[in-house]
Amino acid sequence: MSANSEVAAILYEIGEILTIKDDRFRSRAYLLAAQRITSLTEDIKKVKDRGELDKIPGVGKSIAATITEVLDTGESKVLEELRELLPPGVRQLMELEGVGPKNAMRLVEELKLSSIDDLEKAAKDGKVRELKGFGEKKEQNILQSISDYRNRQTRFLLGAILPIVDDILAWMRESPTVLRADVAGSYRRKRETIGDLDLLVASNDPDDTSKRFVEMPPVERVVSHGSTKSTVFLKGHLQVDCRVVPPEAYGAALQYFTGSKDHNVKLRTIGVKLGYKLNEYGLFRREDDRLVASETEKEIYGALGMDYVEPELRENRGEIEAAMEHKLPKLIELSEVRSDLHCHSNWSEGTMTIKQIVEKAKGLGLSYVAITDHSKSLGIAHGLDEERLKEQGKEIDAINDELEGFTVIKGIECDIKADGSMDLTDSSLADLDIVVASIHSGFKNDEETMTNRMISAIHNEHVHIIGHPTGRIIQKRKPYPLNLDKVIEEAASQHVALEINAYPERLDLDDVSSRKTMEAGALLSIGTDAHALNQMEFLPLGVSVARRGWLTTKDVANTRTAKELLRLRRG
Ligand code: DGT
Ligand code: CA
Ligand code: CA
Ligand code: ZN
Repeated sequence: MSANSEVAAILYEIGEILTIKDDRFRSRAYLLAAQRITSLTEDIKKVKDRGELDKIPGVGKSIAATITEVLDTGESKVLEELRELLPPGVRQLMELEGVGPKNAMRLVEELKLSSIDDLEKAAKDGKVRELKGFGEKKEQNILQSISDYRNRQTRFLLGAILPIVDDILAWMRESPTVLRADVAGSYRRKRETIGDLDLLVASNDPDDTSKRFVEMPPVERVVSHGSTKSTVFLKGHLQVDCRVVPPEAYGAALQYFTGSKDHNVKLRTIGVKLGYKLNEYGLFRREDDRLVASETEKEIYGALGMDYVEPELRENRGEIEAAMEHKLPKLIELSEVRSDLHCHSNWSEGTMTIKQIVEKAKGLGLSYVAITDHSKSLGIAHGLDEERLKEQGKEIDAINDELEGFTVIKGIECDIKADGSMDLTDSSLADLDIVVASIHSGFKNDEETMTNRMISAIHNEHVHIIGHPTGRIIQKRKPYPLNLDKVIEEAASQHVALEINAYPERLDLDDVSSRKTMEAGALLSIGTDAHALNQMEFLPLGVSVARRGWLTTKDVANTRTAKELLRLRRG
């Protein structure tokens, strides 16, 4: 955890506990300060070294003292004392989404419980609904939050897993006994979260290969070690299963362990109808056990009368039928993506200059990039007003003058205000090449309000893209209430694209909604929402969502040239 998030977490907890104690004024001060520090782009230690903590808006003398204490000692006396005052269990309950400090306190006191396990039992026994102001619906929500909480403990974000997988594969492939290595399972299908990793290795010397696996540097604990099957835990409790198979059965094993389970079950049923048996060793004729195919996945699908199915599609969502009818889509490829359409520079809360963004984008093989900083109502993020936006435009013009074969396009991530109007004047938006419109507040509004708000934005003639359309944060925040079908319909009719935000915690839209959008005839766009240079590397995550959403080249705005893109809005 960075120093900033460590400090913010402590201030946040103090603020929450103060709410319980009905110390509203101090509580709000701490919560606000926590928020400010979360969105601070500078390292808080540097601010402290300059003696300027109390210059951060919302940070007064006493909060500044708390921050100093946390930075110096790693803890806060105020927090320790406050924690002492809480009955056991309250803090744990506050970990649940939708359970604030006050409700946590009430549940603990009125139901005499002291843990999430207790609460689950009480909810299942129908005791929560009997509390004043709770009811059946809240009880259900609590059970859902408990299940989300448990999930959160055991699943990992795809974005966090990618670099680990690269290291594992590099380590394994260095060994001369390793002929092939892949991570199968949900990782290969590029699900947004990953339960565990399923490493598959082809080798002629299983003992040596398995030994190399359990000796991997990041291994923390070896759970089992056999010559063909081993399991380890890495740091952070990530489980990795390894299976070693002979090279001639690699395709069959890869197919089997890639899953999904539902896809495989369906595939086996089809095999049975054709007189075959399918397992991790191969596809066999039922009558005499003769091997039909096992070396490559393609041969296996082929023998079953199907086209090859890309791993991202293997979720039993119609891909098997499509493969039999030779109607699978030709999925978009990363190499076809020409641009990143959502990037924050240091003009707002990003850390990179526009020139740095350009260099990075070139390095990633892109041919243009959209600079989309925040607009003015996001004060914490130093959002741009009309004046600064114009200045930024001049800088971009100057940069473009010097560039050859690469273009920076002028954009904004314009806030959609509570009434659905845009945060910047129409004439200011009209000067831009691309306008991403996003909602950043009012998540507690009802569905109709939020839907209408978004639809107003879609109907603004200057808007090209709706940014992170549902607002969800994976495992942390549910989508805001929204009639997405209606939004998709309006986006299609107005030629406005919906974003696939590639930020690992967002991936918003998700795979299923992206597919719905495409099927409704609306366009999608991919943006990393990068605030720092390495975050521009999230682009492949966005492409993975697109592929899981059955999208092809023509469905994604980023595959157009900059020139084509600028003509998108009016059909
Ligand atoms: P995860 O790890 O929860 O993110 O999801 P997966 O899909 O990686 O699931 P996992 O690790 O339990 O198993 C990996 C793959 O192995 C799974 O996608 C399909 C295959 N597999 C595992 N066990 C079975 C089974 O009992 N039957 C079938 N048909 N396939 C299985
Ligand atoms: Ca797995
Ligand atoms: Ca597994
Ligand atoms: Zn945003």
